[in-house]
Amino acid sequence: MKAPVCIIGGGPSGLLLSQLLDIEGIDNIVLEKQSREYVLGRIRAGVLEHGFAQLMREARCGERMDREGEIHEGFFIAHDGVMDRVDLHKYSGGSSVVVYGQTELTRDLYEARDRMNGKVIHNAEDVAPHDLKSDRPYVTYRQGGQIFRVDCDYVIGADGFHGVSRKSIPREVLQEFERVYPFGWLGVLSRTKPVSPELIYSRHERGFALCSLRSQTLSRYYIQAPLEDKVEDWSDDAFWTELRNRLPTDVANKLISGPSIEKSIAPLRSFVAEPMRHGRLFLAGDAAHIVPPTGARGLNSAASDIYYLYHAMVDHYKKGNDTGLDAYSQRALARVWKAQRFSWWMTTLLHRFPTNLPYEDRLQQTELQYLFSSEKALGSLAENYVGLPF
Ligand code: FAS
Ligand code: PHB
Repeated sequence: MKAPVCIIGGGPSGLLLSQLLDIEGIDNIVLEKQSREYVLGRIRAGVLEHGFAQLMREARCGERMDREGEIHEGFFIAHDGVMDRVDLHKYSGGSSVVVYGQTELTRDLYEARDRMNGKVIHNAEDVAPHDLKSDRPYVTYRQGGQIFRVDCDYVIGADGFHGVSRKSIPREVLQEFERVYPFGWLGVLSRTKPVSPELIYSRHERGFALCSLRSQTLSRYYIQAPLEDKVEDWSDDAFWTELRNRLPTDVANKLISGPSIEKSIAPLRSFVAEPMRHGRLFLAGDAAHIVPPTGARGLNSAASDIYYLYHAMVDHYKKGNDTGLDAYSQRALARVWKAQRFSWWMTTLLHRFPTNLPYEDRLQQTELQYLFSSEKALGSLAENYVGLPF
């Protein structure tokens, strides 16, 4: 098989790039190790930056998002017995975010690929990139007991944190930066009316909590949980009780609980791999970087990678201009690190760190008091939350 671009990974990063390239007539193939059902079974991100939403529209995948997604112009931070609102619209100069689940976004991307007869190979096992430093790289994979080979010009590693692409970069070339947090997030999805029309991030002495949503009938809640906890340690009742304990009384009293339709614990880490290019291999999305979800930057950090790669590939194939490809790693990392900073700041601000000194707890409280006393501080939070420019 031949394709100018071979994309490893059929998650949102890989599918969005595949769709954008196809629209520009740049042939590509996506190799995904799981089934489509498995990929669509994941419950992950819920908040889309302005830029991501724009890219989805440019990829002709934005109709359902615009119809069913919710525009949010602010969110709340509950702390020290008060609920302060961050007016994103006011402090970002008129921007907002779209609340629309990653699962639905990925479904829209798959359906768009189907409409264009895009080549997405599922259940591709033992995917392996080869000859990345040559001008004739190729990727092999196994399916149904047969080995297949894709000869290409470029390989895109969009295979997430546990994928094969980043590991294909020699140890002596790759630099990894990581911070693992001493807690995780226990998340529940429930078919209940959300407790609040806007998200509520709660800093509480018992630990962090977040009230989010997917629609007016589908709620998404999280509580900070010890790393050693297992999801089976948490009954639904125990979850709802602890969530209520971490919310302001008036919010807790109107919380509608119900059976969890999904419940999972995710560890929190900050991670960046540099460089994001090695020869003909380009890393994008979680394959290159991970953030704690507190700042809702995870999926959104992938958006700028895809935007830069898409334009670089178009310039290469249509104008013979490789400036974008050559600048990709440096350009992508510049924005990735800003998302890292914001995610680290939100996480440090709102979580209960078991090793925190009383002094550090006071600093958290002071940071929040300063935030809500300063329009400039709110402006900084807002511009990061709606998404810095690509
Ligand atoms: P993905 O991991 O989504 O996709 C990579 C794809 O590559 C997968 O389908 C995988 O099966 C495939 N793959 C892996 N290895 C392969 C191989 N060797 N060969 C072929 N295919 C391979 N972000 C937020 O903004 N908010 C959140 O609340 C949030 N919650 C999250 C919860 C969890 C449990 C996780 C893991 C992540 C969460 N994220 C969140 C971040 C998440 O949304 C990612 O940023 C997003 O999935 C990134 O998309 P991709 O880069 O496409 O990577
Ligand atoms: C979610 O709805 O899953 C969500 C929203 C905001 C975050 C993290 C997760 O910061």
